[in-house]
Amino acid sequence: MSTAATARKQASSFLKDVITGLNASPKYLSSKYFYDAKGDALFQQIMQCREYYLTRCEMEILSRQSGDMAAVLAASGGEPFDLIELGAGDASKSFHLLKELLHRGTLHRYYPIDISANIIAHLEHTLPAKLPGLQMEGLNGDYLEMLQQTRNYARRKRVIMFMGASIGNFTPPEALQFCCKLRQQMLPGDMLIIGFDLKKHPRIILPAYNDAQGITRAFNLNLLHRINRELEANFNADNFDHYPVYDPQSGSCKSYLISLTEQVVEIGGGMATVRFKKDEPLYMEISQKYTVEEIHQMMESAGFSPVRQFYDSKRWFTDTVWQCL
Ligand code: AVI
Repeated sequence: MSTAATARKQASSFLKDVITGLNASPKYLSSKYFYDAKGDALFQQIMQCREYYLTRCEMEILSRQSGDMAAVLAASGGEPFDLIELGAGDASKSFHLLKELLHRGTLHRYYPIDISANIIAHLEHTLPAKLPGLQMEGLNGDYLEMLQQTRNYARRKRVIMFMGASIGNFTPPEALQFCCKLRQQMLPGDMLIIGFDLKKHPRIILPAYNDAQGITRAFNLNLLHRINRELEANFNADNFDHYPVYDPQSGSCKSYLISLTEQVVEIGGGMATVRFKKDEPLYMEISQKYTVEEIHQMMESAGFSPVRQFYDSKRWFTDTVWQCL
């Protein structure tokens, strides 16, 4: 599909999803729409935030243990494999693993997949210079659709990466369903690396989604600004408050925007009118946390066999390696 056709398709799904979510009871918006150019920039700032420990923990794992991870991936032997990264972002974490794999001669080609065309263009422009010898092809679009597309390429062993605790942005049933869909696209011998944020003291988790500088607040409110800009809407972001909650039993950290007043918002230049009551919550995002046992249960139900788990020194985060038998 051409870039213009992809952009048109994305804009019409955006409008449809926003209207569906705002007409639902209770109201919701999908966090996958957080990432426009401004949202990408705010997320970069979140990752640098003192309270947001996830990126630092995973960076520690990859910067210190990529050699071991590369050895584990190569252990099943055979030809060099393709590495496919879902939601590659700036690839700053996978960079360490790519370096190790190139050094060992076990990487055939790297396929970063991202929903942001800007990110893919940037990676294609910058990564080969930083990693001499790297063969790569960036893919812009939906993870599962793009993964399906790579199935038409010459068949080699494939290692799929899904890092950064992005799996946490699905509810546990959705996460299981997503892993089952991944499994359906994989063949015996293929491997999967997934990063999970682990359950820990609520006083560590909650501030990660409510930083003192208000960056996460701006990140959530930015979706209202994006809807105004791209979908001819008239949200007043000052009329909403960012409110994250963490439930230590279920491990779900959920972010809401609370309507501070009774208000009416128009979307799509009058195509839809949405009424908010005072104090009504608008559900924005889940960031699910897991125990190691819960991770095993889910991954094994999806048809994967455990290979190895890598932890940071505080054991707050884990990158887990799985194989299809
Ligand atoms: C991308 N994802 C794993 C982040 C998370 O931790 O759920 C998104 C995020 N939302 C608020 N802060 C970070």
